[in-house]
Amino acid sequence: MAYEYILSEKLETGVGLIRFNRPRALNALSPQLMGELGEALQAFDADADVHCIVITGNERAFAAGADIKAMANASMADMLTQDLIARWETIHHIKTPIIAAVSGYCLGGGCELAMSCDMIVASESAQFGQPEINLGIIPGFGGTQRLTRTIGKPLAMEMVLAGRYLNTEEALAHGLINHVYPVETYLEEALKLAAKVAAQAPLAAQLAKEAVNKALETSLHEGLYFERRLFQMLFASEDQKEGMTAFIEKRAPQWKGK
Ligand code: DAK
Repeated sequence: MAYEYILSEKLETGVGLIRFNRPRALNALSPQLMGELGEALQAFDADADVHCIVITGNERAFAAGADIKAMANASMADMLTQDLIARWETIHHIKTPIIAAVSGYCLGGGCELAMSCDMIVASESAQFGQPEINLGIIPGFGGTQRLTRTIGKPLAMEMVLAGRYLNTEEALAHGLINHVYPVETYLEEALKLAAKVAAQAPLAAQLAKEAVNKALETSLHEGLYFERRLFQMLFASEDQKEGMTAFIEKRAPQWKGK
């Protein structure tokens, strides 16, 4: 499918690759771009050959935020009634694991989108920030919530109140990102990690993602109960039988996604 602001490609490794393609606007996340991203994500999620998704930008910018020019004249009523939020929310309904491959600016909605992915692989030039305060607003897609749960209150406060950026060393130290690589190789490394995820039993990967995400939203007691139920459910899958039989027979498993 042809899009205007993203490029979408299915790789032989079972990875779906989505690249933002608005370089002149530092990949500002306009409503159209977010609509296209949502469609591409849903298409990959429904594709039986895709088992991990990578979202990336370019070397200079993952994304410098939501499109300020598209928002500048919006009223409160516009913000409440437009379907903008649904376009952004799509990513939270995707069952397939998603990796953000981030280089350069990862700001505002860009940072929030990256945090909505399941892992973040960064290039050495990546900079993470929630500078909405400089525009007279606050983050609106998780920048006060996901960020605080991940890096803790003191640093989240400084980012949200003072517009402080984090470099990759800080982001790594505070658990915001998984890995840092040189600019030349970060995407390749993100795709390698994605291929590793894509090679796992698909149902187990899907439920693992669901269970880990649940940990951020529930009590330990409820979370452990939820995890146990998913664990038990997997014993109804053909892939559980295959995985354990393959281990015993000392061979590689052949997953069916059933
Ligand atoms: N929106 C629109 N255009 C942008 C942009 C953005 N966020 N960021 C950069 N651009 C455009 C610039 O306007 C410029 O375009 P021209 O003037 O050439 O036409 C071009 O990209 C290059 O930018 P600069 O000339 O500014 O480049 P510099 O290297 O000098 O500076 C910069 C790079 C990243 C430091 C600077 O561009 C910058 O500060 N950008 C804005 C960063 C920012 O404030 N981001 C937060 C935006 S607010 C929600 C969902 C999402 C959100 C909220 C709610 N719901 C679903 C409820 C998110 C909100 C936000 O992200």
